[in-house]
Amino acid sequence: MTIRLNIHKIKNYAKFLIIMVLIAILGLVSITIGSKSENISAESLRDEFGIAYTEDIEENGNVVEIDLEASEGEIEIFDGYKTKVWNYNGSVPGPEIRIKLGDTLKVNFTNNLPDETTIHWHGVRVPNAMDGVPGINQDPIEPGDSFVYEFTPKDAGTFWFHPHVRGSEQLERGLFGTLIVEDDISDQYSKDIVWVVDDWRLTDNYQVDPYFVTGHDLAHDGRWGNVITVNANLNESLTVQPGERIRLRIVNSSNARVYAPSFGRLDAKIIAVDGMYVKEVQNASNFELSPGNRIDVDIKIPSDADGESYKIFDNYTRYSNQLGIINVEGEVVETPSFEYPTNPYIPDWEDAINAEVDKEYRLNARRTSGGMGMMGGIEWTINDKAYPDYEPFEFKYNEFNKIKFTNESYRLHPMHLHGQFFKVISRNGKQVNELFFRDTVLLGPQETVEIAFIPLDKGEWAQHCHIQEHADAGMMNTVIVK
Ligand SMILES: [Cu+2]
Repeated sequence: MTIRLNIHKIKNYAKFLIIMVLIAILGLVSITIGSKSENISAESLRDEFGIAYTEDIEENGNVVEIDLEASEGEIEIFDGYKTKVWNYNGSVPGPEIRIKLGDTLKVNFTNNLPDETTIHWHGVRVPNAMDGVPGINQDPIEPGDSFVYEFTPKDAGTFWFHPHVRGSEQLERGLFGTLIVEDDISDQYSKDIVWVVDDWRLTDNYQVDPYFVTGHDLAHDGRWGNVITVNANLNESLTVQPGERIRLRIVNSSNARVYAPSFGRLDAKIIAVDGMYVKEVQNASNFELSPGNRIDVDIKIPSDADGESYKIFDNYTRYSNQLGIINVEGEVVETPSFEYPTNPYIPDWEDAINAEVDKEYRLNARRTSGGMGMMGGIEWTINDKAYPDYEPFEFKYNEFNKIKFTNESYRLHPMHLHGQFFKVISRNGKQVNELFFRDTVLLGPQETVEIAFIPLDKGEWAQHCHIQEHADAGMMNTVIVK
């Protein structure tokens, strides 16, 4: 009786074991299939990127060497009134540095400001030590000191440079310039023009309002000025001949203001965003140009346009502002005929919406305790940390990575990632296919944006809101590419 019962028990136990083993095998198989499909998806997204941009650049051996000095100076924004500024090489904007793709740029920089500073080369994929962020890439350059920046840009396009120390004051006072890396296409246009769009908060005496990072600016979308200029001119104008084809490179160097340039009747197409060629051109009007962003616009002037004037307006806010004017006069010239320059290798990444999020960044603000009055008692945070308190996150080199930004606040945040170009994958959960890369993406109030990128440039890179007041009040951290 006892024996039989035991045998019975053993039989049941064997059955149980067999079932458990089967379940385990099934589980293993399904896990393997599952992870395989995930791997395949990440790999195929990497493959789809292909050679959308290169990891390295072949240097041509040509070194362009320039001296750059930051110092105090004056400019005339309003006729007859001097405005005190800080500037590079005596002008605002600073020099328009032009080099060819493959050239090495060597900048002998001297700081003659009354404040420490650095230079960040916005959008340029530089060696990490040349990226100009104190505490991450280099020490601040003290007044009277010098530093040599030397690098070979890997991409042709429209880039710019500015300090990465107290940008809320240093950019506002006039420290910014442009770096144009030319390729063979640059020469084919009738004209290649740079417009740096900026706004200033001037006092009644035409001076830069010295109250930087006010509580109001901090609690809102940063410092929006009361005067808008292009190349520091109130009425920037460009004179062209009928039939010309112009490349207009527009840079937003403002601390905080967003623009939506509108080109009216002009045949104007965006050929590049944030320096990089687009996959397909689009009409140039109403692109949201947030602080840090650039667009390159291909404009064809009609051959029967003699005597015409084309006004370019900013329509981002309710109040339309004239940015500049294009006047047409003179003899008709033959319109340069060539295909729009594009980058057909930009991936569509249609499956990216289903890929796993590698890192989520929540953007928000909080009141600070105590009397840190300078920053108006508000800190801007990423994942509840305010720089210099931050948590670096490691991204996978040469693999597909996805970031989700969740704006928990009601303010704007143009998020800028150093050293990388990325594509926007979704907005508020809805898939989007922007036909271009970016280095800065604007998040609206309470908006969620997913971006994806293939990091090809190693090192620790800053990531921050490009509203200077928000960044200076903590909205910055880093990503590490190993
Ligand atoms: Cu912000």
